[in-house]
Amino acid sequence: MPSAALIYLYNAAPRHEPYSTIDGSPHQDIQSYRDANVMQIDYSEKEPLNREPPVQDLISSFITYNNAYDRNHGGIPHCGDDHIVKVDGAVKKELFLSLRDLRTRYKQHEVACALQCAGLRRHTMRTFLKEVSGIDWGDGAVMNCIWKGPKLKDILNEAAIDLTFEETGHVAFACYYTKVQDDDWYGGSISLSRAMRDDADVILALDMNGKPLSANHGYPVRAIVPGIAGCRSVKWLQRITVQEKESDNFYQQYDYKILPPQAIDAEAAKQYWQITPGLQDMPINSIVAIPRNGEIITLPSDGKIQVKGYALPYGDQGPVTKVEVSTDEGETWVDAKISEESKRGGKWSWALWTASVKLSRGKEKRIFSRAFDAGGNTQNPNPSWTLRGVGYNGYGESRNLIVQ
Ligand SMILES: Nc1nc2c(c(=O)[nH]1)N[C@H]1C(S)=C(S)[C@@H](COP(=O)(O)O)O[C@H]1N2
Ligand SMILES: [Mo]
Repeated sequence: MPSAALIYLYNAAPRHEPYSTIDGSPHQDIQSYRDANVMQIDYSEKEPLNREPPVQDLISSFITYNNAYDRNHGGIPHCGDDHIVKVDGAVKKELFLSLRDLRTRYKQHEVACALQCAGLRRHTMRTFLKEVSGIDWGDGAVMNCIWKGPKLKDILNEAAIDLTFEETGHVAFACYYTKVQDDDWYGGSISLSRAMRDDADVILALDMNGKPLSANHGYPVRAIVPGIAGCRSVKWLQRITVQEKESDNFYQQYDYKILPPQAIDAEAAKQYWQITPGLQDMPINSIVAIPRNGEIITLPSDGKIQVKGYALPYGDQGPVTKVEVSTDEGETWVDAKISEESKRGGKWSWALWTASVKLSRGKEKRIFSRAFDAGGNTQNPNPSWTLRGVGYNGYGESRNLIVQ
C-alpha cells in the first residue's frame, strides 16, 4: 500500500434530530461567532472529512508527523489570524484572547500525548460482537503528537472562576464556524477539576509537532485534553465557558457515551442518554499492527516472527508499563519490547512495541496483545457491546493468519 494512501471512510453515522438547546437557552449569538473571518470551508456537514491511515504506516513513527487521522462532524474552516477566543460563563472577568495573547501572555507548555477518537476499533466491536452505529474506524484513529500552547488553567486563573460548586463544574469548549451533522455548532466539555489540575496538562494548542496547527487539525487553536476522548479536544476553538453543567452540544449529550447493553437501538437508547455520563478518560488499549488480519506468513527456520503494535494507557494513568503477546489463544503470554522513545515519551503518549513470538503452522491462527499501565489497568478480555461502539478495548488481535 503506498504510504501516502489514506483510507477514506464513508460516514455511516445516522442523522439525529438537531438538539442544541437542552436547557432552553439557544446560543443566540452563534451568528456573531460565525461572522468571524473564515476564508474558506472545505468539505461540509453533509460530507465531512473522516479518514485514518493504514496502521502499519502509523506505527512506523513514534511521533505522528504524517497522515494523522481526520475526524470532523462538519466542514473544515480556514480561519483568519484575527481569530479570537472568548472566555466567559462563571468567571469574574471575561477574556477576549487574540492569537498574540495566547502566544505571549501565558507561559507556553509542551505536551506529548496520544489523541484518539472514541470510536477507535469500532470495526472490531462490530465484527466480533454485534453491529454498532458510527463510522467504521479501524485501528488508525489515533495520533501521537507534540502539542504546544498555554495551559487552560493559567487562562482560567486570569479569568477568575466564580462558581459556587467548583468541584462539580465544567469547562465547555465551542466552535461556531460551521454547522455540524447533528447540531448548529460543535462543542464538548470536561470537568473543571481536570481543567485546573496542573498535572493534567490541558492546553490550548497553537502548534502541533513544532509547527502551527494545520486547518484540518484546528488552526489556529484547539483544546488538547490528554487522556480524554478526542471529541472533547475541540478544534477551531472560539469559546471557553465555565459552567455548572456539561456542554449542551449534541455530541456531549447524545453521542460519545458508553450506553448500557440494554440500549439495543436508538429507541431503547432514548431513556439512557441523560443518565449516562459523557465519555471522558479513554480505556487502556493495544492493537496488533503487524501482521495484519489474513496475512500469509512463511515461518523462518527458528519458528519466530516479529509482531508489532501500539498500546495506550487508561486516561491519566499512564504510561504503559508492559505489553504482552499470545500466540496460543491467551494460554501463555510473552513480554513485548517497548521502544526506547516510548519509554521516554511521558505518561500521555502511546507505546510502540515489538515482540518476537513463536508460531506454529496452520490456518486461522490468531495473535493477541494486551497492555498494562502505571495505574494497574489492563485490557478487557470480555469487552461488552455498546450501541455507539465507543471505548472498545478488548485484546488487540490479528486473526485469520495463515502460517506456512
Ligand atoms: N470543531 C470541531 N472540533 C472537533 C471535532 C469536530 O468535528 N469539530 N471532532 C472531534 C473529534 S470526534 C475528534 S476524534 C478530534 C479529531 O481531531 P483531528 O481531526 O485533528 O484528528 O477532534 C475533535 N474536535
Ligand atoms: Mo472522535
